[in-house]
Amino acid sequence: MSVHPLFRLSRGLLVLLFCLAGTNTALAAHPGQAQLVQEVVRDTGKSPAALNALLDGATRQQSILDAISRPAEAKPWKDYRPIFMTDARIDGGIAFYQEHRALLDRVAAEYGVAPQYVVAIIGVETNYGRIVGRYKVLDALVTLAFYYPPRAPFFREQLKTLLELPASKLAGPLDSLVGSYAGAQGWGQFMPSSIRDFAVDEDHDGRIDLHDSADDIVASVANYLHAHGWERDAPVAARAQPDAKAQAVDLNDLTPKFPLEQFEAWGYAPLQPLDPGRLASLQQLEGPAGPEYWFTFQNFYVITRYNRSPLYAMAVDQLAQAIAAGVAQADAAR
Ligand SMILES: [Ca+2]
Repeated sequence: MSVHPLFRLSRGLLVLLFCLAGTNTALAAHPGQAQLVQEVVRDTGKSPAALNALLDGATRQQSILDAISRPAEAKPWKDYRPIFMTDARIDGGIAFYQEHRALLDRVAAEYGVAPQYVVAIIGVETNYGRIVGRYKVLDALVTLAFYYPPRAPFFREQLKTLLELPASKLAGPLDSLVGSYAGAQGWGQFMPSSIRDFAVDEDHDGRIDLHDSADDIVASVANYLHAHGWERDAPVAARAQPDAKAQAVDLNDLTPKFPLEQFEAWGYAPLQPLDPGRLASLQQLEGPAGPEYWFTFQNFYVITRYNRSPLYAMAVDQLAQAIAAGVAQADAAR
């Protein structure tokens, strides 16, 4: 049976339409892509075709939208703390400290941040580089910038920054980068704006590599803390004891606003000797045996610039102290 010419024509049309639809995935870009590309081109002079090719190659990932909706910080302290204060995480930190001691000491002298805090942040972020994330950074930032309205402005800015970063600040080509579901990269999980502003080429090889250069990784974390106001040799947090007449005070403010002596007048005393003039704020955490009260200081606030959660900063402080104690113990046993 011969095929009617009209049918043949329509089949040809279908093929043509199908081809157009194929091309069209490039034209029907992510919502907001054209505007973003325009801004990056304006700010950097980069090629729009190259930028569009990068963004067209990135896909919206439902798993990223699912992950950002259930952060670990939503847990109470009594459930959050055991995630990080494990023997394995402490021992991993001791081993990292011992392996990189010369580098950590040099960086501590340069940036004024005690080594155990740099190690603890890398430990909490990625278990010392073991879990750096397996999402393509472009997929993560495209998904959150274009398909996650609650935080779209933040992630759009991060995506724009990523597209504008010079190659010397990245571990490889843009479409090869991997990281967390939020688009954070490397052992210290730096967002693009943090790479731009705080990452350091500590080994002076002309590029910043937060995946493979221990020097760059350690110095970048220390520089981040230093740049946000870290105080050399100052405490991070101290347990507080409310007395029977303790007044209700403004809890859980991250910025230290009142001197310790003021808190003492309100009925909250530190359990260790501290400068009564030191500015503090007071956190109430849900511990395994009921409420825990903690004075937190400037350096605690600085750690919350890394991650806004007070639970995160508390975990970093306690892990840092456990690592420092373990290293000191090993030194003493030699
Ligand atoms: Ca480098």
